[in-house]
This record gives sequence, C-alpha cells and structure tokens, in this order.
Amino acid sequence: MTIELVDVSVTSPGRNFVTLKITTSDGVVGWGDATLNGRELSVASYLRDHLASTLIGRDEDRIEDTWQYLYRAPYWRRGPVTMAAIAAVDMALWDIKAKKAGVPLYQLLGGASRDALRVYVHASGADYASLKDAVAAYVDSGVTAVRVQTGIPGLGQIYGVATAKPGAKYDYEPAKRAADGSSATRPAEEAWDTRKYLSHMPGVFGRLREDFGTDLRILHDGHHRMSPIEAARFAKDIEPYDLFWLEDCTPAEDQTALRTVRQYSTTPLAIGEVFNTVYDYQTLITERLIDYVRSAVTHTGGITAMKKLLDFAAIYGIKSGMHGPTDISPVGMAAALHLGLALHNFGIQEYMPHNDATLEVFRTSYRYDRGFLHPGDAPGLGVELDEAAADAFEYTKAYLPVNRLLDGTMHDW
Ligand code: GCO
Ligand code: MG
Repeated sequence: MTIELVDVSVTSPGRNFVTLKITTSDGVVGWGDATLNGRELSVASYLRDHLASTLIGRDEDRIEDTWQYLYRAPYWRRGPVTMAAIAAVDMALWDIKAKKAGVPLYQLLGGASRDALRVYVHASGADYASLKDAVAAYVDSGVTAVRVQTGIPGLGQIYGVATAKPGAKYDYEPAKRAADGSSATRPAEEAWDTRKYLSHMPGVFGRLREDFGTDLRILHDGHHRMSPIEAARFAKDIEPYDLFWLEDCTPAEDQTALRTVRQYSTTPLAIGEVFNTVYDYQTLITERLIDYVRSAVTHTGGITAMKKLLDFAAIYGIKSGMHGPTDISPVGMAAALHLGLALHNFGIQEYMPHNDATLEVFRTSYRYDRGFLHPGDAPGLGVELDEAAADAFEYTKAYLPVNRLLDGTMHDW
C-alpha cells in the first residue's frame, strides 16, 4: 500500500491548530500535529506547497526511511518550521501503522512501562492569595504536581499568569488575537524586570512549602529570562524549597550557560521547549547539565526523533518532561502520551486541558484521572479530527507577546 492523499487543515476553535491528514491507498487515515504557535501558516505552507507531493506513492510503512528522506531532502536542516512539518508526517505514519496493526500506538513502542502518566498542571495568580487558591483547588482534586507562576509587585501582566477570572475552567493562552476576537496585527508588549523577579519569587516558594508541605511537586518556568549568573543565583536561592524543576532558566541556545547554574545549585533543571533536534541537547545531555528534556513531539521531528532523543538522554540518567501546553493539539498530546507510557525514562507530562470547542473538533480517547493521564486503548494515536467541525473555525491570526525591560530594551519573553 502507499500514501495516496496528503491534506492540511488549519482550524481555530479558540486557538489555531495545524493538522496533517495522510490517507493510504487502502483508505487508512493517519493524523499529525504541525501547530507552531504564532507561525502556523508557515508550517501549513511547508506541508502543502513543498512536502505533500513528495509523499504521494511512498510506502507508508517505511517510517524511518521517510523521516530520513524528509530531513535530508530540503538540504536546509532543522528549525521549528521544518521539524514541525516532519513531526506531523511522522505522527501520521505511526498512527497508520498502529491502526493497521489494530493496537494503541504505545504497544508498537515497547508496550506500557507504567499504569498511567503523572502530569503537572498550571496554577497561577496575580498575587499570593489567588495563587494559593489555585494550587489548593488542584491539590484537593488529587493533583500531585503543580507549576506555579505569579505576578511580581511593580510589574503588570507577565508570562504564565492567567488573565481569566479565578476559577475559570480554561484560563491561559498567551497567543493573543485582537481585542474583538479578530486577527491580531502585532504582538502585545509586556514589561519585565529581572531584579524584582529575583527578589520576589523565593518568598513565594517558601510560603507554598509552609502552606502545602513537602509532598507536593512544585515546578516553575523562568521562560528564558535570566542571564547565566542570575539563573545560578536564583537556582541557589530557591534550593531550600525543593522544586521538582526550574524550567528554561536561561535562553540556553548557549548550552554551556547551564554549567554556571549547575556549579552553584542542585535545583533540578528542565529545558528545551523551543529546541527542535537532538543536536540542541548534545552538550546539555553529555555533560548532565539538565534533568528533564522539555521538547514536544510536535516540534522535534515526531515520535521517531523524540524517542531517539530520550533514549540518548536515558543513558545519562535524564528523564522526559514533554511540552504539553494547549498549543500542542490533542493529536500532538496523544503522541506524547503513547511515547511517555512506553519509555522507561519518563519523568512527568505537562497537561493543560483543551477547551470544549477544541475537544469538539478533535475527538480524543486519552483519559485524565486525578493527576494522571492514560493514552487510551483505541488503535493508533486515538485522536480523530472532525473535519466538518474544524471547518467551522476559521484561522485567526494571534501572536505571542514580546517583552521589554523597564527602560525599553527588548528582552526574552
Ligand atoms: C510551557 C511553555 C508555554 C509556552 C507556549 C508558547 O512551559 O508550557 O512555556 O507556556 O509559552 O507554548 O506557545
Ligand atoms: Mg515553558
């Protein structure tokens, strides 16, 4: 059998998603996630205009060979657009292979290594009182790991702090449309001051430990905003509060920056949601500069590439912490869950529930239960796109914000 049809859908049930559909000559359909938040149409064009015709007639079972072909064929390598496009094809082919075998995908990746995947959720609040309420609600619901982000006195809206009303079911989407819900024309601008952040945050972790005790796994995302020496000081200051991880403390394109942080602190480090190949991690892994790999299957070349990356990490005792915000579609989330269930070195899975409209468009069979996720036992990835429902939500341009320091200098967001 061969690949007969390659289609790309762009839908926007509250936020944009790019989904690839591959259909084989005997009618088996596979789905892949190609969503790149704020740059969705670039990947859609890459798939439609450059890659689709090269797939027609290929043997759908040759997943590794197709991956190598797509990685080498453009001559230009790596980058988020290329690797998201390759990821979508790879996911769709794994989906097809597992559907043909009549098994959930994790069975082809080695079978289950655990009963379910521990997840961490996002809690935030503009001040400590609202953060505490958000964390308490999750703890009461059985969650064992919470990422905490909070407002910093003297700063306005910053990364990771939900703008929706407290208690809202779906509250967090950093990519912004225009105020009236139509397409945005440019990114919103936020203001940032690392000095204020460094002096405020350790006290927040201290209060969380007093209020919630030592069992709760607490995570925090620095979102690339510290210099190496600032990150080293921060990781050292928060060491007594025993974080599960500190994420993206530096931009880390300069992998050796993490040597400075490691030199001063034992706070576990997670990095990599903006990376897209194993080469971005080469020094980080071989020098054991991180504890968790944050890449998404969607942005790192798919299941084939992510499995190699995590097998490489396993040799150095480094675990998975795959990216799972709502800009990973349910198809991409399912791919992470099947891989996570099968891997021995699974660490934790990020989980932000998608809104109701998204779950009308994507029919999922993964299951969430009191702080744990399971990919489900439907054949393949277990997620199907309802194309008619998807067509009802037109693409609406949205941008991630940018950050400026208080004196107006551009900074990492
Ligand atoms: C996370 C991430 C996200 C990103 C988002 C950008 O840890 O989940 O930092 O919140 O900001 O994926 O599109
Ligand atoms: Mg992050």
